[in-house]
Amino acid sequence: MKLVIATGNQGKVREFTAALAPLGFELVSARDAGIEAFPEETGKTYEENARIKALHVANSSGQLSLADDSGLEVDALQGAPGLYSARYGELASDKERTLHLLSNLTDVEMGKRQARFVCSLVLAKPDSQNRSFWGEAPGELLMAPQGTEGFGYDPIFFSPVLGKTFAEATEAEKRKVSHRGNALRNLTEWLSTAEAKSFLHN
Ligand code: ITT
Repeated sequence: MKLVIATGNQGKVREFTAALAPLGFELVSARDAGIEAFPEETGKTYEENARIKALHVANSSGQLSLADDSGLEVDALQGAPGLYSARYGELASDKERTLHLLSNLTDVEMGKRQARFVCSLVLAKPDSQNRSFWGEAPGELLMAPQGTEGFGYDPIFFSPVLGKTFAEATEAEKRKVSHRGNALRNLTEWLSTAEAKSFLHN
């Protein structure tokens, strides 16, 4: 079954491909499905934003679609950048946003730099039926970037379970503990239910 990945973020695409291809889906990028532009993310929650993206792609392509809205919530910044992680500081690159975040945390010592990644996935059909799945990952922000794998804020996100940053982990290691990995596991579990079979085939 074809599944259009409703994201322009290549880091997400790589993680989805590794997790979903073994389940038998034929993954198609939004661009290959003929979709160049995405609607504005006007939702008040991650789930609302993921639904906006998934419905847009499912409705425009006529195919099953999966979207992800995710973010990094920092306790010392009262949950910022959160829903606005992709636009933080109105900066254009992952690296600039990461350095901007570090610059807002210079006075916050190790031990007080708790954060969590969160992820909402929405699976949508062209008839607009959809289901959402949630995942989180706890961590602590380092004082400087470490590692070159992954994307986004990965180089400063230290996972206590892995004992290293997400950017020092392999993709498989990150997926075992990450917000997206946890949301994908919830999706995978649901896919084996009778409800999912009826969702996918009716
Ligand atoms: P799409 O909307 O096209 O999917 P995006 O990058 O704009 O791509 P979001 O709106 O969901 O995605 O923004 C999430 C931001 O949070 C993203 O740009 C990253 O900077 C960060 N982020 C999310 N998941 C991450 C991860 O696994 N590792 C590092 N940073 C992550």
